[in-house]
Amino acid sequence: MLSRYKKIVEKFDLSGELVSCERYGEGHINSTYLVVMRDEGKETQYILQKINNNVFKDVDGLMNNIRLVTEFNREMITKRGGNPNRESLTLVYTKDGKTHYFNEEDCGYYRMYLFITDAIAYQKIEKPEYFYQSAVAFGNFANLLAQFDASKLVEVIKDFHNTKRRYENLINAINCDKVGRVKEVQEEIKFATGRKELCGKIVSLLESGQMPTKVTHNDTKLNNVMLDAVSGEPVAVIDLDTIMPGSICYDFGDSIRFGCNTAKEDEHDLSKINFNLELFSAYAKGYLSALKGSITKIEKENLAYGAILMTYECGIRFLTDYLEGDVYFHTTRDGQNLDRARGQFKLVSEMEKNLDKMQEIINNFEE
Ligand code: ADP
Ligand code: GN1
Ligand code: MG
Repeated sequence: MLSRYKKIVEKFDLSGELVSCERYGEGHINSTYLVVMRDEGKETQYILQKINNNVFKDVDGLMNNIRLVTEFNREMITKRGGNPNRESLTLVYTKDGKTHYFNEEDCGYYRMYLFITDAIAYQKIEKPEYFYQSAVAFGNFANLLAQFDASKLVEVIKDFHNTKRRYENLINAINCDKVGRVKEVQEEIKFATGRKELCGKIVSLLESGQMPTKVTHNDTKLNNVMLDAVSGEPVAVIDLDTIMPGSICYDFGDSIRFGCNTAKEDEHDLSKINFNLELFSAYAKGYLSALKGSITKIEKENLAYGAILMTYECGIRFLTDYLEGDVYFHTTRDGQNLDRARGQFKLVSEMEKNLDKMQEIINNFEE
């Protein structure tokens, strides 16, 4: 097994010998490995990732985005006296200077990052303070990206947060019923189709120019930010695959959908899934304080709605994948995507009941 990875690891510009290479983390898209190298008695960790090229069709475009964004971030962090190896993702290039390596044996595209040390990517946070800190991290990251020239980036996944398209994909999946699961998810289909009107609002506001299009992360879940293992303070934002033009309501909303859930994303027992308003408040405070004055009125008015939208959209995506036979999100057990979809829909219902309170928390925030 190790020899299989040795051949891949050797293509990257690292010194020393390979000690181990094991599956790592809980991402749904790429396959992540923790690599340990030993050089003159000293062990150093790295992250190796097999890029999911079923999801990311243009790997060269994707990796060029990541190269540009990480180089930009590293320069900005260095200028402000920070440590770029810890506060930014840092690519380890191949020995021939490329951002990634194509391995013919498994037709896999691989990339390598420096390992961000003494930091944790949480799956779930009970302590509002940590969630607050993750909001500060994403808010600061948004500020940094505001200075980045968006025209340099390719749109890695077209219509990524275009909820109308996501809805159309669900309808197609229902009509095709590829793996014969439609009959068992009638309730979920009813839930999704009953809220069709949720889909269009932010897309229309962006299209009409009423809401500013910004460079956004687009996958701001808690396990895509690293917090200091001791202090809990923000260290780095990771998982930069989906950086694209979008709305900050998407970024805010996606964080809320994942972090304010009292249970795991794939919890089977729906009674454990609730929306935690205290965590919402902590996140809103952290995000708004980091963004300072850069948020516009229309964005602020749609942050709480963005949370419902992102949760609904994600539920639709999980349900679509379930109906298509679990081909997009990694699954480790039967029914996992259906549990994920049900969980998101339960959260949507709870957020709907809390919408006024959520908006009030945002309105009451004093800069
Ligand atoms: P995916 O796109 O599949 O979600 P991620 O890039 O988010 O993959 O990586 C999965 C997990 O691996 C993260 O949640 C985090 O725990 C860990 N990870 C990724 N990159 C690093 C890094 N540079 N240093 C430390 N841990 C990392
Ligand atoms: C995926 O890559 P990961 O696990 O951070 C997905 C997100 C979903 C999320 C749901 C490229 O994120 O859009 O919101 O799962 N990423 C992609 O947990 O589709
Ligand atoms: Mg991730």
